[in-house]
Amino acid sequence: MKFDSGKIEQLKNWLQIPKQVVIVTHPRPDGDALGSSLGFKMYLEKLQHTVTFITPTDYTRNLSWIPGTEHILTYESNLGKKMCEAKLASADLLFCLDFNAVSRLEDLGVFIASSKACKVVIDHHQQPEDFAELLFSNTAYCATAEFFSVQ
Ligand SMILES: [Mn+2]
Repeated sequence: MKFDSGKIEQLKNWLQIPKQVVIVTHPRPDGDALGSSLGFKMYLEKLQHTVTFITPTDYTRNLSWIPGTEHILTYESNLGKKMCEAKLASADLLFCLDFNAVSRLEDLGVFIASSKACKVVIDHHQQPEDFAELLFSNTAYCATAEFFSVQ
């Protein structure tokens, strides 16, 4: 599938100079949530962006083999909340991967909805909410990770 070239150009434009980037995924993150987010984080870091990956709740230890899991910030704890909220407050760009609605993120979703960062959703769930400046959504994909294997 080809994405809207205007959207791709907009995203390329935003990524042209190093930025403070936050990637957020859904609670109880599964292999797709972690794999797509951590893979994308590595790519963005190669482009010299500073990237923080936030999960609303912790992941299960059977997924700890995925490279980069040791750097995940989890929103659940009091300390985690403070750190995540600070990162979100200073973010220029916010990527929402593998979820379609901020309400799925409860407290964290409120922060995301009110964040001044440019928001980009990359997701494969049905009926995505309209809360981002850029939406890449395709329900034909089995996984969010599939977005990064095409083009
Ligand atoms: Mn998924």
